[in-house]
Amino acid sequence: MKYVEKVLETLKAQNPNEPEFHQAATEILSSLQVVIEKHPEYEKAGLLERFVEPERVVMFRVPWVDDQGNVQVNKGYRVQFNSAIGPYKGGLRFHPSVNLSIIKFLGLEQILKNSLTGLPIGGGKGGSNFDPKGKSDREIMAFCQSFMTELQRHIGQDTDVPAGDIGVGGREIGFLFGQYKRIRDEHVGVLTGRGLTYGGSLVRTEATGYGLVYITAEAMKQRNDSFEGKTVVISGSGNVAIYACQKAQSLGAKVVAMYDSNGYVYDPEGIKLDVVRDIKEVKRGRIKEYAERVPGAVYTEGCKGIWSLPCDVALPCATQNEIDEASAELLVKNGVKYVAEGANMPSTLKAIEVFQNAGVVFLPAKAANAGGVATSALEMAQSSQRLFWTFEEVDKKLNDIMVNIYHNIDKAAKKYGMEGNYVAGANIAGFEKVAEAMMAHGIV
Ligand code: NDP
Ligand code: 2IT
Repeated sequence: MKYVEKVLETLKAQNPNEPEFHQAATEILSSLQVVIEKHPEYEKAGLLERFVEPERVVMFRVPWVDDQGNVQVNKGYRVQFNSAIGPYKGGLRFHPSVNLSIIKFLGLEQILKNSLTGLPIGGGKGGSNFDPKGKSDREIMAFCQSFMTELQRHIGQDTDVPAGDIGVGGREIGFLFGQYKRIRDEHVGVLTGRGLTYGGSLVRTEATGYGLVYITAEAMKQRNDSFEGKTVVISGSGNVAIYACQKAQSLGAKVVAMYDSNGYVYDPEGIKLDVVRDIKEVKRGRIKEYAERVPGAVYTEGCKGIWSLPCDVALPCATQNEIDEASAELLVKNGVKYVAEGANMPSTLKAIEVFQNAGVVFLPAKAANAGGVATSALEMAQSSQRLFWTFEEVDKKLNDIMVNIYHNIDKAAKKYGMEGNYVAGANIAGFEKVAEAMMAHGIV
């Protein structure tokens, strides 16, 4: 049996009931055989066995009191996966579906994504099965304070720097930072995505969505194509989706649909983003309200139907496995030309196969959504300098990083004879640097 297959089998046997972790590991490891063949010393050094095993997993109790005076208990997680190239870095997800499998898949992906940014950040991820939906601000604060009371002993500006993800935005980062500062008496860059009045960076809020569009635009440019006049479908209506929509529209695209976990809106005239932002960012409401406010827009219960809408570009920006094989086939049948993943692992393994076999330009999450964490690293740089850069400076750096990522994954795919396979290109380009650093550090 080949080395990568052996590692994958052992991983599945030793981590049963972790389907998302298995899925991410399968996607990554199946690209790495060609690298391993060039580097037989990696097998001798047990490099892959160490690569797929987190350096540390922290699991903890998060007790808090709700507005009715009831005691609630949630599960807290921080997986410190790999610190070979820099301090652990990655978001916190608050969603009822969160479990160890999900945090580990996200952490594993994050190692290679962070490597692709070209910046010195290792991989980590954390979160809780806490559901922020319908909670009061006081409940959110109570939860965040309890979560940080435990997490603070495991993180630090040079150790592990969390940020946002699903269910964790500016409000939550504020409460988490406040509690960290209170306990540790340190005003440092221990979290990114901070508010602009207390150490945050311009462009971090927009970065993941903007970066997604920048890298897709670069892929288009290489094909003498552009966003101008393209029909775009975006899933989700949270942080990533909103700013992907804004940037795509500014480049001349028509975004016709978005969704939340209840259903999707279709607006043949093009989504009015100010309405979406008012519903989602200001009122924390449901996307359904869009159709009540905008004449001509249609709301449909359920998410999956969004992929039956004809489009040139699909930008999944909600959650894992939101595009399955059947949805991918529908997209292809309706003529999709570009699929770029704003969410983490939104396409199933089968869906990826469908896109690649059909010749769709497919940009995988670890490359396509790296703009968020890249700008987090720029926030860390500004914190260390105790300086702030202008919006234009950060935006230019973000654009340069995304363009570089595109060319690096393109080159890596070509180098190994898999031109146009950006899944392989991203895995290989991300892995090469981490592997070299791990080898340099000896057996640790
Ligand atoms: P938000 O919490 O801001 O938004 C999430 C959006 O996705 C909401 O519209 C939410 O709908 C929807 N959603 C979440 N879970 C589901 C589900 N199970 N089914 C259908 N819809 C769902 O999160 P972000 O925008 O920050 O994150 C979106 C994706 O992007 C995630 O995969 C995240 O890991 C990834 N990502 C985020 C980065 C960042 O910087 N924030 C960076 C890189 C990747 P509802 O409101 O109904 O729950
Ligand atoms: O998945 C991701 O890259 C994020 N949620 C952002 C992580 C970060 O540290 O900014």
